[in-house]
Amino acid sequence: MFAIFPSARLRPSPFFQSTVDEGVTSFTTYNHMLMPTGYGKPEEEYWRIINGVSMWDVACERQVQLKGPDAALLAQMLCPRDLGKCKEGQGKYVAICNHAGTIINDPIVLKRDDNTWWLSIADSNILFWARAIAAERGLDVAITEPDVSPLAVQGPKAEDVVASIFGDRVRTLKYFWFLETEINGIPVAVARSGWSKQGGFEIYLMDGSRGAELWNIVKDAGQPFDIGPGNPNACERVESGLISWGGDTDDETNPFEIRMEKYVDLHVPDDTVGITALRKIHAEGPKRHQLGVVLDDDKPTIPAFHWFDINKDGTKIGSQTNIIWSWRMKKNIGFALVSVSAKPGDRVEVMRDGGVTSGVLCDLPFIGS
Ligand code: THG
Repeated sequence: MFAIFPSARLRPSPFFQSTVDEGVTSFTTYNHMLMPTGYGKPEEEYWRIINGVSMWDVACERQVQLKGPDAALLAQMLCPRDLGKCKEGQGKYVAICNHAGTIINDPIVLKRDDNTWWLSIADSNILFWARAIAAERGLDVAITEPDVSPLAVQGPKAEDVVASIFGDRVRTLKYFWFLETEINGIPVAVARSGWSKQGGFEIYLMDGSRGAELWNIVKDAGQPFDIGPGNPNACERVESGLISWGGDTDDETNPFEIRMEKYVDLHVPDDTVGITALRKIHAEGPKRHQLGVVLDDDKPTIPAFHWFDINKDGTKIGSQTNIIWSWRMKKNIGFALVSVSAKPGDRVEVMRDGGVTSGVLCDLPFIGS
């Protein structure tokens, strides 16, 4: 159709050449990088994540590093979740909010030591945001984007693959915890995490010149388990209820609307950006909430480029923020960001391009817990 080429501004991933060699067929952009979105066999790639093991170039999940005497202070100012008890080697999922309590990124925070923190970010510029907050508040902290690039290994057989490379110690890692180590002299951090609910790890490469080597180490270790290339999978993540910031959120979305209340601690210090607004929103009660919608048609959908209006009894109650054919449910499904008056079980009409489709609201996730 058309081509997009890597450039200094559209920065190549350390795994870029490996993904080309694997036969990547499509990319999206994320944090000014190219992220693979497929290798030409979508259904095969999906079932590999559900039943086997898949490896993904997610180098675009960049790290914003906070380093210095005020790093912990800044991390807490940026994140409305209590990081006070966060241990070295621990990670936590957080909702970074602006002063209005609107979510502007949903990174994993990784504490390397008291003075060194990473925010493993979604697709928005937290480097600029963190620098602005630190400067305004006169903090002693260096904020950089270090040479760190995650490679995800996801699926029920991921643990066996990663343990065969790094040893059985990775089997005892708790969710979002990580250890720093090396393989063949390549510095890495190995975390139990990843944007699927099928289990898995992320190997954070800490030397971008060695991407192809790390790719091949994982690929070779995965051979006995029939590993193959994949990517953050649109179908699996919708079935599992995982949020895509910027896809499922708009310029007014707060964490309470999108099932992130358990990651918000209202008692964090008053100088945490957005906490005053979040306390107010919480006290008044959010206006919208996130449910699932299962459409009545049974023909696999085409991708959507925008949100669809959701109507109930002829009146708009919110939007469908994504749509995907579920290979496990054999239905078109998606997330619904709708008025809190809308409830699971309600019948709705989705205003799709080229027609209206009826459906029913449900709790998330569609599959799993
Ligand atoms: N890995 C890394 N960085 C990332 C992502 C990642 N940055 C961007 C994006 N993904 C961050 N977003 C998410 C969203 C959800 C989860 C992880 C990252 C996730 N959520 C689980 C859930 O919602 O059920 C578990 C959360 C919990 O229990 O704490 O895993 O994938 N490096």
